[in-house]
Amino acid sequence: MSHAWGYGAQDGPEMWAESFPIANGPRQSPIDIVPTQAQHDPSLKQLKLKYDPATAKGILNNGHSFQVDFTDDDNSSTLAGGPVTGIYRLRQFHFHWGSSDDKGSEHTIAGTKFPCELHLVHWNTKYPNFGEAANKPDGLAVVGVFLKTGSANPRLQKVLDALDDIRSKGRQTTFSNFDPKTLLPASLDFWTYEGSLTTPPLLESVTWIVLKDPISVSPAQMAKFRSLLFTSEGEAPCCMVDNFRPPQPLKGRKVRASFK
Ligand code: 1SD
Ligand code: ZN
Repeated sequence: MSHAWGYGAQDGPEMWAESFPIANGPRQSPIDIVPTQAQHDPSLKQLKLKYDPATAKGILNNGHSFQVDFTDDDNSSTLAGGPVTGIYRLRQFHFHWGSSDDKGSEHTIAGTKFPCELHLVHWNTKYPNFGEAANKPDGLAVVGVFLKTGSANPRLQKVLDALDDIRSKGRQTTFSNFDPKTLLPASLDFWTYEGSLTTPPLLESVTWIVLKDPISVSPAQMAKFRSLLFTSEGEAPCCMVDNFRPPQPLKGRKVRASFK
């Protein structure tokens, strides 16, 4: 495989190990979370998410997903508590989704797939910056939220309206005054385990915090995700869909639940 990775037959998840051998490592993500196999851990703290809408700065089509980027030069937008020690700063959020509603999430729940999964990426402020944190075992904390189809989600609309301006790979625009907390479900009950980035370089640096409850998204809103392109302007257009990695072997890891 060339260094350029993707989600196709020739450059997709089955090929990543050729360039990124950690793909077969001991703590890869995502995983299938089997609720009956998870252990309730009463010592897990309440998750503390404090986000300042003023830290939202831009939105980018990176050719694998789109991401909303945040200013992370101070502790204005942070995650603490839950399974982690110390303070983690919000760097960006992005989504993974399917070509149809029967697939798209990265994590699965006892084999159940959701049409989409939101990831909020945070880095540990014991390190000087995101880049330094990204290859440390306790460097990153990613909150995963499932999306299930149902009623339209008005809190997603500002993000989805921005997609018209970043249809192709490499396009970006400003995106300001947005509180990602508005995207979360009412309950912050979660499962947690030690894992990795789900995209190359697949670094084993992520404490995953996967929320139990999904948020809603309408079929029309899902269509908007699928209108994005993997490709740059001037290339034959290829719809950005099925940009998820399937579940990886648990290899003896324990999944803990914050709830009974
Ligand atoms: O897929 C994202 C990738 O785009 C990048 O954000 C990376 C962090 O540098 O995280 C992965 S993921 O593991 O959050 N899916
Ligand atoms: Zn992700």
